[in-house]
Amino acid sequence: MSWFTEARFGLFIHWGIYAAAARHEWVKSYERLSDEQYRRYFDHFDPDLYDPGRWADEAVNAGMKYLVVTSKHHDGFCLWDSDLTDYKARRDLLAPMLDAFRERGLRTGLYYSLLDWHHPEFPNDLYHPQRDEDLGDRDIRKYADYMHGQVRELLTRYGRIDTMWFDFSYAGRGFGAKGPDEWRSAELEGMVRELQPGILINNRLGLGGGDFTTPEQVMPPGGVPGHRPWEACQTLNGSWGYHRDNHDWKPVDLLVKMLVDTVSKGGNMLLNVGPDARGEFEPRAIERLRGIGTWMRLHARSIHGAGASEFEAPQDCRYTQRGDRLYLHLLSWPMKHIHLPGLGRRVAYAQFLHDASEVPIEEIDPKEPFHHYLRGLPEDTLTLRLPVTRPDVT
Ligand code: JFZ
Repeated sequence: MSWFTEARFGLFIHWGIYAAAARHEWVKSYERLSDEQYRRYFDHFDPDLYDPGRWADEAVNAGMKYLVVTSKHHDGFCLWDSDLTDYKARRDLLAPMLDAFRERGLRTGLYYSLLDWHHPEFPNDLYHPQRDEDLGDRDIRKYADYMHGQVRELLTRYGRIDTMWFDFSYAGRGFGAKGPDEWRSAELEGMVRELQPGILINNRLGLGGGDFTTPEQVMPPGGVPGHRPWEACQTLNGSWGYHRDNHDWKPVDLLVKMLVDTVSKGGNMLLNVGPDARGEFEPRAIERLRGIGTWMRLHARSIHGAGASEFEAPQDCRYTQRGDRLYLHLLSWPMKHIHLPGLGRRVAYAQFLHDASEVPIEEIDPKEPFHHYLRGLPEDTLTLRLPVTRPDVT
């Protein structure tokens, strides 16, 4: 677990034939496309510009420490050369991606959808593209055998896999809803842990918490109860898969604040890119990753290996803490001064992280000698380092 909480920041990749449709990874379900209608994207998908080393370079530059990639999403299309289906890429796209990220020292994880809108034995349900039709009798046990077999392929052919990101259980949510019984989740989890000892499994098998919790595009206000490891997955523009006409792009400073907010609550952020059907990160995605990278070059030490602080942060601020290093992040500015309650005499000075210059700390309120004050903060300060001494040092 320690690598996971040290890493704090990872790259999510949603990539498959839905990128050729260029309008969301759920397009087959949203538009109730038949296999024949959806086949045009299968036939068309041949990513001629695919170069996963470029993707890995962007991730490293952004300060990301691990990858999670959709080996198979709900549409059933496989990025790897599976023996169990022909519904797969013309060439194995997964192996070169995992190699490229590992060569750069990043950990690797696989997203695998438990749903499969292509498999002939996957029973109809409330999300299926053909939910308005009668798909006849289907045997979920045969589908689950196929699904377990695919997971076995993924965990025996591609070296060490660090996380398994299953998606998702919806038992009780209506017509044909499926959960741990249908997936045979306990059996599946046992196989995963046997094949890859030490692997981390998320909480979407329907068996409870998993090794880490995965709030989606939301920020649990106080973090995840019980200080369990958790990972917030976020999009750049509201869509996981490549969406050509989506214009809801988050600015860099918001993405940085989301990362800071997540780590201040003891979580990881898994930030998604949906590559296009030629195998490229689009310019708007690259611009944001590089913008985050510019900030991370100066501030990575307040993120990697850092986590929630023992101290209560001032309003409009967040604390991240790594050992005796407390980082004060200003989420709105300019602020001309900040009141630092509760630090006692444990803070000797404050240092701007971006240029290592110092700002004087003043004690105020003689009535309450343990309150400090930062004055004269420049317009663009985002993070300060407050070396806190150990409690026994006055
Ligand atoms: C799932 C996928 O459906 C989606 O396409 C994407 O891959 C995302 C990361 O994961 O989305 C979900 C899954 C579960 C819930 C919400 C969205 N849920 O349980 O509320």
